[in-house]
Formats: sequence, C-alpha cells, structure tokens
Amino acid sequence: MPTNEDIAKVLGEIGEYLAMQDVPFKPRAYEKVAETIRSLSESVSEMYKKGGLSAVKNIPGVGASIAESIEEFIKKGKIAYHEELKRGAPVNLAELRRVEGLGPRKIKILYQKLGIRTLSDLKKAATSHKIRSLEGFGEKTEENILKGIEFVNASGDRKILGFILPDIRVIEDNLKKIKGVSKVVVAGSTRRRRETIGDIDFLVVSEKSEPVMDFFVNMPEVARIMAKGPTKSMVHLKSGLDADIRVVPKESYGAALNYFTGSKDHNVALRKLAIEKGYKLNEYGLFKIKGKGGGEEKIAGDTEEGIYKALGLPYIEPELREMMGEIEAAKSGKLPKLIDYKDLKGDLQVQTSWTDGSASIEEMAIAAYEQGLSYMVVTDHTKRLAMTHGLDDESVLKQGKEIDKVNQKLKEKKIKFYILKGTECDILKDGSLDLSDKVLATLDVVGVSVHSYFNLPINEQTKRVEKAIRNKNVDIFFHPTGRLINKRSAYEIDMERIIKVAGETGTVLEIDAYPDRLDMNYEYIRQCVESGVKMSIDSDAHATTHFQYLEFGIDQARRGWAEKEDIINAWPMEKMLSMLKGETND
Ligand code: DGT
Ligand code: CA
Ligand code: CA
Ligand code: ZN
Repeated sequence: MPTNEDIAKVLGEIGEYLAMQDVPFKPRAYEKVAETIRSLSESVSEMYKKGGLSAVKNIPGVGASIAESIEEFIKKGKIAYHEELKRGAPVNLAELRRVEGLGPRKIKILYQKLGIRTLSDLKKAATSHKIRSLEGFGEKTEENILKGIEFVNASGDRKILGFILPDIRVIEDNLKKIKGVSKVVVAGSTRRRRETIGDIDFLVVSEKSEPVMDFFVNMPEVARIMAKGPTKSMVHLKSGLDADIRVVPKESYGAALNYFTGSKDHNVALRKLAIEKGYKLNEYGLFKIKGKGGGEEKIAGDTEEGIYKALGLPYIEPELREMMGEIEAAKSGKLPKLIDYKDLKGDLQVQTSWTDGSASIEEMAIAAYEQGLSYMVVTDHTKRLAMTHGLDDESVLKQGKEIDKVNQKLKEKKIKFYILKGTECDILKDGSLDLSDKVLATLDVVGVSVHSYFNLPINEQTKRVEKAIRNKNVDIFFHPTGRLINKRSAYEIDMERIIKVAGETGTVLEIDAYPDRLDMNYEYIRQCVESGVKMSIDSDAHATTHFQYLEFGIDQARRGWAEKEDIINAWPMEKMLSMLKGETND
C-alpha cells in the first residue's frame, strides 16, 4: 500500500508534467491535492481500504478523476496517465525539479533550447555559460542554477521529518498490533526531533522477536531487505529511506532507548560519566563493576529515567541531547522547563483564500479551533507578491470587515475562538513596507517577511530587515532566514544583529513550523532564548490540514531550549496583545 508521501509525489509529478505542456489550471489542482495529502494524518490507503472511492473523494480538492487516479495507484502501484505523461516528457523532471528556482516551464525551455535532460546536462550547460544567453535566464539565473546544483548534491538524501513522520507513524501503529509486542518507539534523530532524518530507528519490546522481524521485512512499504536477524534487521523503504529495527527484552528497554536515541556525542558523554562513577553503561543497562573478578551488577536500564538518576542527573529530554551544554545544565539543575505540545493557544501566521490559501477565513478558524487553539491572526500576503494575488491597502481594510463578520458568527455559534486582523506584509528592497503605515496601524498584529531579492549582499540585507522591524507598526518578523530545507539555503543576513535589534525594539522573531521551513532553526532560537527575545511558533498554514504542523515548530523550539514564557502565542491572547502593544520601538 502506498504511503501518503508516495501518493503526493506521483500526483505532484502529474501536475508538473502538465505544467510543462502549458495546460491551464489543472497543474495547480494536482499540486494542491498533493500538498493536502502530504499533510493528512490519516493514511489515504487506509481511508480507501475502509471507505472506498467515496472516502477518497472526501479529501479536500479531490474530484472524480483524481480520486480514480488515487484508486489506481493504490491498486496497481502506478497510474497509467502518469506513465504516459512521463513517457511523453523527454526530461528527468524529478531530478531537475530539485534545483531551486527551476519550475516545469523553465525546464521545458532548457530542454527545447539546449537539450538538457538531466542534472549533469544542466551542470555542463551552466559551467560552460550556455544558459545565461537564453531569453528570460541571464547571468544571475545561471549562477543560481549552479548554486542550486551544489545544494542538491550537498543535501544528500536526508528526508524532512515533518513530511515523512505520518508514514513512520503508520508503521509504528502496525508494529504495535503484533502479538507479544508491548512497546514500539522511534528512536534516533526522529526522537530528538531533528529537522531532517537520515534513517528511521524502530525499537520494539516484545516477548518474541521472530514475528516482529517477519512482519517488518514483509511490510508493503519495503523496497529491499538489507539484513534480517533475530534481534536486528534493516530494510530500504520505497520512500527512499532505510529503516532499522531492534527487538529488546523489557529489562533493557531504557538502556536500549537511551543508546539508540543518541546523539552519539551525548551517549559518549554519559558513558564517560558512568566510568567516573565506577559504572559501565551500554545498550543493555547500567552496571556496577564489583572489584577485581567480582563481575558486575545491573543497577539501572529498564527506564531512561533510572539511568539518568543513577548517574546523578535529572531526566534530559531527547531534544536536548546534542551536546550543547545539556549535561552541565543537568548537573547544576539548570535544565529549561521546555515548552510543551499542549501549550500553544494561538497561531500568528495563517493564509486564507483571500490570497494563496485554499480555505476561507471561517474554515481556517474552525480548523484552528478543532486543533485546540483559541485565537489566530489572518496574515494574507501583500500586493508585491503578485502570484498569490497579494492584498493592497484597500483589500486589507475590506478583509477586516469580513473578519468582524466571521467573529460575530463564531460568537453566535458559541465557538470560543477569536480571529485577529493581521498581514504578512512584504519587505521591499529598500526596507520599506508593502502597505501604508496608516493601514498597518489599524491591524492587531503586523508580520513582515522577505520574499524577494534573496541575493543582496549581507550588509544590505541586514539593513533592509533592520529598517523594516524598526517600523513602529511591525510586531513580528516571519521566517527570518528564508531557507527552504533541501531546496534553498538561507539568504545571507546577520542574525546576531537582527536578534539584537529585535531585543531593542520588542520585535518578535518567528519560528515558522512549516516542515520545510523550520525557520528560525534551533541555534537561532537558542540565541533568542539567551538574549530574552520573544518568539512565536506559527503554522504558516495555507490549508485547514496545516495546523498540525505546529508540532514541528514546537519541536524546534524545544531543541532551542525555549520555555513557555519565550513563546508569545503560548500566552493568553490578551497578554500576547499587550506585549505587542507595549513594545518600545520608535
Ligand atoms: P540520522 O539517522 O543520521 O538522522 O541520525 P541518528 O542519530 O538517528 O543516527 P543513527 O541512525 O546512525 O544511529 C541512531 C543512534 O544510535 C545514534 O543517535 C546513537 C546511536 N549510535 C549509533 N552508532 C553509534 C556509535 O558508534 N556509538 C555510539 N555511542 N552510539 C551510536
Ligand atoms: Ca537514524
Ligand atoms: Ca540507524
Ligand atoms: Zn511567507
């Protein structure tokens, strides 16, 4: 059975092949469905198994023909229409698409004019400067293509956690159903909540291991079996990732979990600490060495807490186990009380169908409410971002009236949820803003972001942003570094300076939770925590299913040692607003 990621990928590709043929509208429809499926927490294959074609049609944006394609893919592992488009296309689209800035239309031109079919063709053409003379490309584009190729090669095959986690959870749930299995945990980088993962590490506690291993290597998600043994196996999944599994008895669960969670450096430090105390720590337990020839006695190992305790430490959360000072902090009782997954009360960056979101203000509000939030800020794009139909001054004011109406409606329905007025206002090249100060002053929350001129020299970029966040109407700087994981590196900006200015002006810096953004990253988050700069964790939702991405922003906040007090949308709305209004920037 294909995973959601598999289905999203094939539908996305259909959209791109169609876009290469200049078919109108259809490409966007396929892309949107792909995006939605990627963010569903339920497996589409399971939905189909239980509810058939009509269940698939209930997925937002899925009409009859896309539903049939999905059915075909689940049944046969391929879609005839996709195969036909692929055969008809002369280029390796999937490969070329990985280069930032290369969409289906550009790829088509590169093929028609220069015969470029693959990444290596592209690299040759760019290094021999054949691309710059093409109409619509130029020298800058050629340079960016080269940078993009380098980035693709450097980012390797790590997968973005937020996009792959739903598929991991499906496997986890299936393993839990095996008779004799009492625990299934995903350890490794997944448990430490890194933004990308190199492979998946399943840890299973079970009375018997054979049934677990038999199930594991025969799962439909498996492309290839790499190794199969009584306690340890490894497979290569169709999604492109490797997955390890280890089955352990319950007495050594804690020690195994601790070992396979890592990080490696954290493990090494713990083992050293054990040795200093005359103990030995490994994946089977913590042991006391009894004199010469006296053997060893197990003193901990069934739980992680027990191991840390025996080493004289409080429990250290997995997100902190990166050797970034967590052992010292633990020793001196200075570990943070990390923000929790239930702590968020609002979402400060939400797009609606007023621009490039797929749902209305009301639909987004209901979805946020169902996710457990009690407020959100509508932050549609502004006019400079023309491809999203960004709003101008007038439409922002008009949207405000619509928000009033929806708030009234929610109140009548007794839904305890409030929608605030806001914007994701573009920062123009010179640091001025895309809406007038007069209109900005009417909004509850003003967010600003950079969506253009990514290649300015670092000083210029830093000054541009500094000017924007010094505007007294500005409250939050959204996705501060502009990176897209596995796709585009951050623009060059002096974040130390920006954090300092944010501190002076009371500007909030965002942790954008969208899985391929996670922007700021955990290192900048840690710097904000240390300098007392407040942050927000926002979904950057463009669809009703995107609020669940907040989880991944919370992950990164935790990796950055953030507490509830550091995150303004973990506060009640009134407190959050009075912090923004009481700011000192002028
Ligand atoms: P990844 O897969 O690259 O995203 O990162 P991890 O951390 O999941 O690394 P992985 O899968 O190679 O190993 C899982 C954990 O197992 C790792 O975090 C720590 C532990 N581990 C693996 N190899 C070693 C080792 O040679 N020494 C020690 N102390 N621990 C190891
Ligand atoms: Ca791993
Ligand atoms: Ca591994
Ligand atoms: Zn944006």
